[in-house]
Amino acid sequence: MITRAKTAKSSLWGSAALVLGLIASPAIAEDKPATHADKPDASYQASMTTLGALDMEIPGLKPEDPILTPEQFSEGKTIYFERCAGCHGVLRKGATGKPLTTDITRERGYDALNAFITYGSPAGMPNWGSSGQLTEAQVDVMAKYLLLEPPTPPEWGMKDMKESWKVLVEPDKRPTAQENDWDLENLMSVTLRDSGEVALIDGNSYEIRRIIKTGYAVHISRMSKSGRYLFVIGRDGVVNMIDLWMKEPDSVAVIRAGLEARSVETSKFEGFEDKYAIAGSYWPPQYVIMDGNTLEPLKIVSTRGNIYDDQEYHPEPRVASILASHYKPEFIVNVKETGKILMVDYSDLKNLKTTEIEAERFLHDGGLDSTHRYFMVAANARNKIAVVDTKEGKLTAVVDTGGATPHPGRGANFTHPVFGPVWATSHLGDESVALIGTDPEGHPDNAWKIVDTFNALGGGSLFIKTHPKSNHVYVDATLNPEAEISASVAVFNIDGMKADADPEFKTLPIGEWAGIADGQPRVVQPEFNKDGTEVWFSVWNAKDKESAIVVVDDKTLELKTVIKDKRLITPTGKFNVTNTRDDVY
Ligand code: DHE
Repeated sequence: MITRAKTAKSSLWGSAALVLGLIASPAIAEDKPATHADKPDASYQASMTTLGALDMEIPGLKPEDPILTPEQFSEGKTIYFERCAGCHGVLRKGATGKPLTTDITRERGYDALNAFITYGSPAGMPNWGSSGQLTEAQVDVMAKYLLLEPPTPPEWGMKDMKESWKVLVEPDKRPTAQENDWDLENLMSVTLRDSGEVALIDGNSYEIRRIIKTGYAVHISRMSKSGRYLFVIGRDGVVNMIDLWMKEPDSVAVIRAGLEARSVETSKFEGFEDKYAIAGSYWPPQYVIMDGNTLEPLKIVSTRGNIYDDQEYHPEPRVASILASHYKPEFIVNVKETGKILMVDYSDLKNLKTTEIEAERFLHDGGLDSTHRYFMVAANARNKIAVVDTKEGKLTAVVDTGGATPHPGRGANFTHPVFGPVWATSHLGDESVALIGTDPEGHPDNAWKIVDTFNALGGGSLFIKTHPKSNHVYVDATLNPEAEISASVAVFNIDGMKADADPEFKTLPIGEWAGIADGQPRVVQPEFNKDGTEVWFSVWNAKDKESAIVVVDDKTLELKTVIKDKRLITPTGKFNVTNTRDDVY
């Protein structure tokens, strides 16, 4: 099935949109009405669910404040953190959305707030009431809640971290050599999002070897440089360190590194392999460097500070992606709201040196180029990719992708027949794929420019992937409102790419191949096996419905196998040990 890439760009979001943070069950999102006016950035905001679950006191009331019972206040707080904080900020001081501090909300008054929450706005505020997502009573609670001072979630410092930290198996009680006969290099760690677990699946036999309990709404896995320790982080900030050498691999240490978190990474520079781990938090806005053998928290650094351009203070800049440099003993820490990329030198934690790079606001996800020297990260709400030279510790470029809301995951590196080495991103807000030249030596005219843009299946893409041994680039469309598109994947042939014509793509009906009768599963995140001969796709259904993993032969683009098991609850990210450890993508 060959589809000609469309040349006219259409906006996905005019007709329907999804609030990704609410996708605890993907099917929920289908209920949004066609009149919804979300823009792409509004549709891709974090849900601070674990903050919403914390007890917080009603801040000191003023005589004119509306009365909310403790139960109503608690409901308002939960709704606010789950649905509003991603845009308006934990402290309501604004992020991609407008500030909602009491000087503003009281000026507007109850009736205006109620109408705003009910009907939304063309600027991107969802129509929570008229779409039926909040009841009239809940809108009433929210309008009143916004008239009160915002409650502040607690900090999470060294004492809290230490209390949450457990070494389950001391280093000297761990194996001295691999005790199982697993092919660890081709193991896949699969996020089981809504069950708070990871599945360890053998990449050769497709057998689920083990399911391991992790943090709440588990998010990503990262590998230690030796390939022995797997680090998994949940949205509640819980980091599990799993020893793959044990006869039955299991957690050997655990810590709660923050109250709301998304990223974890380990030190990879020569001489520091497996020495440190790092976790970044959305709340409190900070990162913590931990011992890579035990997860003992060693150094907590706040990311509160000034925004790179207007230099105004931001009270809650979230830590988004974190990568380990291959060129220096540094972690690359991306701070969302201040738009700063921090190169944190971990060679001397007592005298911590950090290079602070001014990039662009709303940094989110990214990866390295094929040489591992340059780091490319999406400032997604600004439609830009910032490029950092990790060897020199300098900003190389900020590139406008020409598309809406780039979302690369780690991106895709390949050699274009005409333009030479490129790194690619797809987009959440439209169907475009943008290629950026990454070879300043061999192809200086193309370096750090968009050398080509073409269209894939549709908007709502989250991940794009290839492998050095593959001749294909795969682009998902997970959040596309059309069921058929969100269950399919576009595949481009690299050899066939030209300078003057959009490449054609083949559509793989992954969802159909999974043969799931019930629900509306979405296909998400292509990931290669170690050899680059197979691509794995998650077929992500609601929590109470059947999901699957579909494995495709990369040469023939034919179905190889479907992994189904009742334990595979909401599979999303898949992390091949070798590809994750070595940054192969
Ligand atoms: Fe992710 C990576 C944040 C929702 C699957 N996600 C990332 C990274 C960040 C991030 C900052 C980069 C981590 C790194 O490299 O260090 N994700 C967020 C959010 O804030 C957001 C939008 C909403 C939220 O409330 O969490 C969000 N993410 C999702 C999902 O709903 C996804 C699709 C399913 C799931 O399991 O949660 C999802 N995110 C992923 C995956 C990666 C990721 C699979 C890693 C991609 C890779 O190839 O490395």
